[in-house]
Amino acid sequence: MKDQDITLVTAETLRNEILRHLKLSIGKDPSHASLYDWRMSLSLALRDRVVEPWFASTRKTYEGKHKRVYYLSMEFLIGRLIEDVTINLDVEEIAVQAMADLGQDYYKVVVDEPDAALGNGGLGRLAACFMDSLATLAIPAYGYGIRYEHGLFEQHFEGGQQTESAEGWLAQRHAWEFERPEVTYNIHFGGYVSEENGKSNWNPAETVLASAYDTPIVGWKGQWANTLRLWAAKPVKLFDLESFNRGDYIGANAPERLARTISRVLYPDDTTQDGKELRLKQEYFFTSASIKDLLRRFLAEGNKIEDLHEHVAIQLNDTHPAIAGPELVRLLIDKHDFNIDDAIEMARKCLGYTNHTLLPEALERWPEDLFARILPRHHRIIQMIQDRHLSATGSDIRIIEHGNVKMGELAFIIAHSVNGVSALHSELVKETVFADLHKAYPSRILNQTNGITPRRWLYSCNPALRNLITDTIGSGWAADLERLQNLNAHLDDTGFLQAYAAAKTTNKVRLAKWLKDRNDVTLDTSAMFDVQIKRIHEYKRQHLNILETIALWNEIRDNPTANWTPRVKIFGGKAAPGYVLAKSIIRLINDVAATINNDPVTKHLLQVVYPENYNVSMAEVLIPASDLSEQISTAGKEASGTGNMKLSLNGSPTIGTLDGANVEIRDHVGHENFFLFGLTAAEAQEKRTEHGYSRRAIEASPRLSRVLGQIGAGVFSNGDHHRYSDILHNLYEHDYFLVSCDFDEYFAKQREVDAVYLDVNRWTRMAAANTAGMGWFSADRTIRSYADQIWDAKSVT
Ligand code: Z57
Repeated sequence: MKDQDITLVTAETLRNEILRHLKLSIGKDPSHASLYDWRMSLSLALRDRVVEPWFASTRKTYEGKHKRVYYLSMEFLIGRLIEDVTINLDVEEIAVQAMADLGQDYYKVVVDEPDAALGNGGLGRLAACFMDSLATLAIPAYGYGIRYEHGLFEQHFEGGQQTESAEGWLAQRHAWEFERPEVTYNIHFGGYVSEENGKSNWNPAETVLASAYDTPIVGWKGQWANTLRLWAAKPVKLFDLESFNRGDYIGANAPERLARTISRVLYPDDTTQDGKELRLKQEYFFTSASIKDLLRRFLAEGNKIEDLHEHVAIQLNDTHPAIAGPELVRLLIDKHDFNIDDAIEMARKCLGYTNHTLLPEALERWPEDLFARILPRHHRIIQMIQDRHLSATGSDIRIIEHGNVKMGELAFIIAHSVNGVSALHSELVKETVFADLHKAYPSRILNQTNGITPRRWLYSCNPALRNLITDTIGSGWAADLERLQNLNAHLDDTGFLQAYAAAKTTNKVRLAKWLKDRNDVTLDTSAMFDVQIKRIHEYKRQHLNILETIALWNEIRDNPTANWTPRVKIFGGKAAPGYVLAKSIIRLINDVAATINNDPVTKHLLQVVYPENYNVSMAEVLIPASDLSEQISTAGKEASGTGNMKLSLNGSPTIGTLDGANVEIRDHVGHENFFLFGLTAAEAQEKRTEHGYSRRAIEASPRLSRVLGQIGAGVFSNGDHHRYSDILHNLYEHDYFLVSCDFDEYFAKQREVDAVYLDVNRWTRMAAANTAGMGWFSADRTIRSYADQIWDAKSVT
C-alpha cells in the first residue's frame, strides 16, 4: 500500500480547519468557546480528514466488485474516538500543536469526550477491535448495530454498594456520525400470516422505522475506511394528529414513544439472557434493517441474486442477530421467488456464527408463544429449517424444543461455519453445547482465537512503551505485531531492561496521579500493581482474589517485619444490576478496602483500590500501569478473555488458570513467564462430581477457614454477621466455581509472584518477555484468519 496525500496536514492547516468549524459548524467565536466547543471543532476537523479515504474505499470496493463483510453485533464498545482517529491518521503531534496554537490543551480536550459505551464487555469490545483491524487490512466491511440512546449504565458506589444511573452520551452531539435520513426501512412486528395461492403473507400489527447513522472507521495510516452503521428506531408516523385534534395530547405522542423505546437503552446483562419482549424486538429490529440494507446495496450494483454469496459474508456476533438466517430466507422467498430449499442453501453460504460462551444462562432461548406472537412468519420458517435439518442429517437435535426457540441451535444449523473464540473454548464447544450438532456437521466448527487492536491497546494508550519499542526495533510494528519478537534479542540487555522498567514507572505515576485527582487516594508507585479488571461474575472469581487479599493481610499482621512485597490490589468492573451475588462481591471488596487501607500495621504493604465506573477509557489508564494481570476464572468458563491479552501485551505477566486464551498466551510468552495455578477444565468437571467437595476443601485449609470466619464474624461489616451470608453460604454449600478448591494453590502462587517481584531484573525481563511474545494476539491476525477461513474476503490493495 502506498501512503496517500490525504493525511498530509500541517499544524497550521489543521488549526485553520478547527477555527472554521468553530465558527461555521458550532457558531462560536474563539473568545467564547467552551471546552465542548473546542472538542466538537477538533473532532469535525479530524472527521473531514477521514472522509476522503472513506469515499476512496467505497469507490474501490464498488469498482473492483469486491466481497463485503457484514459484522452484525448487538454491541460495539468503541470508547473515545479523537485519539483513535488522530493516531490512525498519524497526526497526533500536529493536533497537539494546532490546539496549543489556539491556546488549548489537546489532552484536556481528548478526555472531555464521553465514551461510546454501546456494549457491556468483551463481546462488544471485540466487535470494536475487529472494526479497527478490518479497516487496517483494507477489507471492505460494514459493522451493523443499534444506536442506543443510553449506553452501558454508570456505576456509583454508595456505602460500598453499586448503584446505577443512566448513561447519556447522546445528550451532547456525537461529532463522528453522519445521519442518513434517506436510508430507512420499515421493520414489522406481530400480526398474523395468511396463505394465498401457496404464498405466505405476513400481515404485521406494528411497524417502526429503522434510520441509519454512519460513523467512518479509519484504519492505520488512513489507507482505508469502513462504515459502522447504527440503526435508530423512529415512528413511521411522527405524530398522531387525529388524537391531537380530539384533544388527546398524550395519545398523540404514542407512536413516537413506542418506536423510540426500541433503540432507547442497551441491556446491561453480560452473559445472561433476559427473555424480555423488548430485547427480542431490538434483535429483530437491527438485524432486519441490516439484511434489507445489504440486499439493497447488492442489487443496486446490478448483481444477480443467485450470486449473493460471492459478494456478501455475514458474521453473527453471538446469537443476538441469529434471526438474520430466517429473515434472509424470508426475503429470498417473498421478494426474490426462491423456493425454501434454495433460500436456506443461499442463506447458509452467506452466514457465519461466532459462539462466545458455554454458560447455560447466556444461551438464548425464547418462549415459543412469545416468539410466534412477535415474529409469526419467522416462526414458521424456523420450523421449515428444522424439518430440513432433521431429514437431511438424521440428527434428533431440534431448534424448537419444550416450548422454546433455541437460538444457538438455529445459528448453528443456518450457518456454514461456527467458531469458538479460543482453542480450548472451541474444543469445549465440540464436546459440550454442540456435541450432537458437531456429529451431524463434523467440519462446521472452527476456532478463531480472539485478538485485540495494538493501535488502541499499546500504541495509543502506552506512549512510554511505544517509544521504547520503536527505539529498540524500529517502527512498523503496530501493523505487524509479530515483529515484537525482535525484542527477545534485548531481554538480557541491562540498558533495555532499565528503560522498560522506567516506562512502566511512568505509567504507574500517571495512574497514581489520575487516582489522586479522581478519588484522592495516594498510591505507592514502587508497590506491585495487581490488577483485575472485567465484569463482575462468579465465574471470573473476583471473590477468590479478595479472599486471598484478606489472607495476605492476616499474614502480614501476624508477622509485620517479614520481607513482604508491597502490593496495591486494583479492581475495576460493573455487575449486572440484577445480579445480586455479584453486587455482594463488590460490596465485600469495598468493605475489605475500607478496613485494610486504614490498618496502620499493614497500610504501607497492602492497599485495595476500586475506582467506580470502569470503562474503556479507564482501561486505557490502568492497563499500561499494571504489573500483574489477574486471569483467575474457573477453568472451562471464560471463553477467551481479551483483557488478558491487553495486560500481557503491556508488560503485565499473568497469574492465571488454564482457561480461555490464557492457555495460548502462556504458550506464546513462555511457560516460565506465566504464573499458573488451579484445576484444569477436566479436573474441575471431575471435582464437581465429588460430593461435599467445597466444605472439605475449606476444612482442609486453615488459611481459608480463618478468612471465611472473619467475614462471618463481621470483621469487614461493622460486626454485622449476616451481610455476606449469601457469599459464605454459596462457598460452603455449592461453590460451583470451585473457589475453595483453588484457594490454597492460588495463595501459594501469589507468594511466588512476591518473590520474583523483589528481583527487579528478573521481573522486568519477565514483563518484557510478555510484550515480546504477544504479537500473535493482534486482531489483525484474527481478522486475516476469519477472512481466509470463513468469509473468503480479500484485502483491497
Ligand atoms: C460477552 O462479553 C462474552 C460472551 C458472551 O456470551 C456475552 Br453475551 C458477552 C465474552 C466472553 O465472556 C469472553 O470470554 C470473550 O473474550 C468475549 O466475549 C469475546 O469473545
